[in-house]
Amino acid sequence: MTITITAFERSPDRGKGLARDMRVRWALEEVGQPYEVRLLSFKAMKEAAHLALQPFGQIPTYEEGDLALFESGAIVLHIGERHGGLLPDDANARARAITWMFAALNTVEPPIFDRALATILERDEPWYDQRLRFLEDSIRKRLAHLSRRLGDADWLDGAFSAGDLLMVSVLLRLKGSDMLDEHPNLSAYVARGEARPAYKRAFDAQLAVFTAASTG
Ligand code: GTB
Repeated sequence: MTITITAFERSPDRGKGLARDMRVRWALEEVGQPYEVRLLSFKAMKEAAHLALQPFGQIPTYEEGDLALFESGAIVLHIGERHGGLLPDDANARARAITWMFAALNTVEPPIFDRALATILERDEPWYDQRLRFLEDSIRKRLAHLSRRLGDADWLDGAFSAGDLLMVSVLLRLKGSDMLDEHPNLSAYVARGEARPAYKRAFDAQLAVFTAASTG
């Protein structure tokens, strides 16, 4: 059955791979599933047809036969459960990998994403510097704990899993920042994720969308 996901017609990140369709593309590449992409304008994302798939009018979504999903984490979990390569077979190891998926999305991503939003939307507010300091402190606390847990391991819990896929996806937004560079093991972890052939295929595919939109 054909898998169709949705993505920005023209991503505001200009093809840097930071929009959340990237993690879904990466997961599909890891498990070797072909997929199609329906590109959406910001206007189309808020229209009834898309709202029926994604109640908040966002990307990404996932359709396969009569199954329609939204939320990038739920989509990656579904892909990991349906296909081999992203979740361990051992039940306890699988539960731990899923725990890391939640940790990436619920514990590590929020201050990182809020900081990114603040730098775009709140820059002119009188309290901007204070807010930025607070968010950067929060990020630094999370990274310090994550770095300590990762230690000198390649991945968070044994073999590469959907937990690593989401954690690397979340940390990529900090690439090149002091906050990430303060932890060489985390920078190396992100680089290991980016070096995976599946990541590269996914990255190139989303970049091709931006390039086509800019030249077309
Ligand atoms: N929790 C949902 C999920 O994980 O699927 C969140 C989905 C979400 O935030 N989607 C964003 C969206 O559709 C795109 S990814 N936004 C449009 C809207 O809400 O109207 C977030 C994002 C946007 C832009 C950049 N960027 O430019 O760097 C990066 C990430």
